[in-house]
Amino acid sequence: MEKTFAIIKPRAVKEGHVDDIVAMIKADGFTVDCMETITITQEQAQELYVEHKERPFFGEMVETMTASPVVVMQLSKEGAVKAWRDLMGATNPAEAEAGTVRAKFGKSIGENATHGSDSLQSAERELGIFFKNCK
Ligand code: 3AN
Repeated sequence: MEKTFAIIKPRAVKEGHVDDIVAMIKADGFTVDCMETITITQEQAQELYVEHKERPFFGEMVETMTASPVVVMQLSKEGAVKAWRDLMGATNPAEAEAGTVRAKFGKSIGENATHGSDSLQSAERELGIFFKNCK
């Protein structure tokens, strides 16, 4: 079964949307293999977003992601990577299709409620940063 990596970002956690987002994930047919509430370290955030290192918002993004707790998850389903991207919706919540997680719970392009791996390769890499013992 394909696996992907998901984060419920700090603002969505603070605003109390974890249960609603997890319910949407389960209703879409995913299995939540592992789920943990953590505070991301600077090192983990920098590694997660390494491909954005040169972008002007990199520092702000690392700050936002490490400021307060997040929920990290390993999700399984057939075609999990694309399925989770589809369920999240567009990066900018203002452009996300109605009914998607980001349309419902995102506030801005930086605080867009959730993260999801963009390829199988990214999923494997990102799961390796956050889960050492998730089967
Ligand atoms: P996605 O998360 O949909 O894969 P990417 O890869 O374009 O989107 O962006 C990675 C992260 O960078 C996103 N989670 C988003 O919050 C953040 N981001 C993208 N563009 C901006 C921006 N212009 N200002 C602040 N943060 C941004």
